[in-house]
Amino acid sequence: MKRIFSGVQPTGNLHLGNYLGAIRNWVRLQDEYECIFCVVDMHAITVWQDPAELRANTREVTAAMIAAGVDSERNIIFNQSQVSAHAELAWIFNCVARLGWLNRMTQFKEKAGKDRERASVGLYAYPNLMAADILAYKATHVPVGEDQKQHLELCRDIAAKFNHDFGAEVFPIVEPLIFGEATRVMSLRDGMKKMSKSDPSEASRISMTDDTDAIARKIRKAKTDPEPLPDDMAGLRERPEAANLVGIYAALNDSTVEQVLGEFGGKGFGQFKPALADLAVDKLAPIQDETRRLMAEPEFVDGILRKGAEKARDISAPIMAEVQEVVGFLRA
Ligand code: AQP
Repeated sequence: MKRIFSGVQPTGNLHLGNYLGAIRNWVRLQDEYECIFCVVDMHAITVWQDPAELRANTREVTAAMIAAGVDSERNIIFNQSQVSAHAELAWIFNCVARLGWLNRMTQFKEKAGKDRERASVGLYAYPNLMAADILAYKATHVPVGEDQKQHLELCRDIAAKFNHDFGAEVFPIVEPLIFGEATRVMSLRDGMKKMSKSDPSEASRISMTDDTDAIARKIRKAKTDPEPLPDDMAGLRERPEAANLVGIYAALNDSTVEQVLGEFGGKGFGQFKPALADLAVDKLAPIQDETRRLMAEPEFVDGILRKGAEKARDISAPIMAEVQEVVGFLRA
């Protein structure tokens, strides 16, 4: 059976990168796979989160997922900390993964920065928890943005080493699903940096809660170069900011970069940016309205997470029993 697991951190407002790189793809995959979507609050606390904000963000991210079209009846939607299997399996994986593997993770290096000694142990072990998230359900496919590719490779290594060490075929080797025209949406202020919730500059990202004016202003002020748009993809080489905006347009418009350049090639950003702003508002406004409506009903959102956690426990419980048996934990 093909089963999907994917997650998003409640570390702040979702942005266009989370939407185009992940959540929109979830909506497309829900017809084809059994899907488990998780608000990964345990991952979020690997860097400091204000408790009240964490709770609010967990509800908001859930609401945005549903507003974007993830069907809470057909799929499982829950927050990670409600299902203990994630923490239990992560500990076992802490004992399977090697220090050398984690030392190679670029996300830790980027997030810990120069002050590694002060980073939390959780931030370092983050990829082991991510492997546990996926493998606690024996998920076979994981839709993610480009930035998570390395963590998924580690998940495959952990599954293979566990199976090898214990001489049992317990875990599947997961396949990443990376698709769409916006697998890596870049910052609006720097085309070499990915759009991220934790970027201190609000102007670097379009948040899913931005109003019409904010979206238009951020796109108008997005960094670009003085050249008009090229006629073909080759002309976007060495022009990261232009390539980013064209990619965003293509993804929002369900078209391709070639088609966008076919329409806007030779035109300047003075023409392209307002068209992009209109398109972004057009596509995002209905999602934002629905998110706001759902946020006004916190009990409804909590109910979805509670029901989702129950279903998630039903799937993970027999898998954890199998893992504990294989590892040699005595269940008296
Ligand atoms: N810029 C991006 N372009 C495309 N996809 C992206 N994703 C994140 N940023 C981009 C994808 O969104 C999903 C959820 O990401 P996350 O919230 O779990 O964590 P992240 O990758 O660390 O995202 P952020 O926004 O950069 O969060 P912070 O700043 O808190 O670290 C994933 O599938 C991811 O690939």
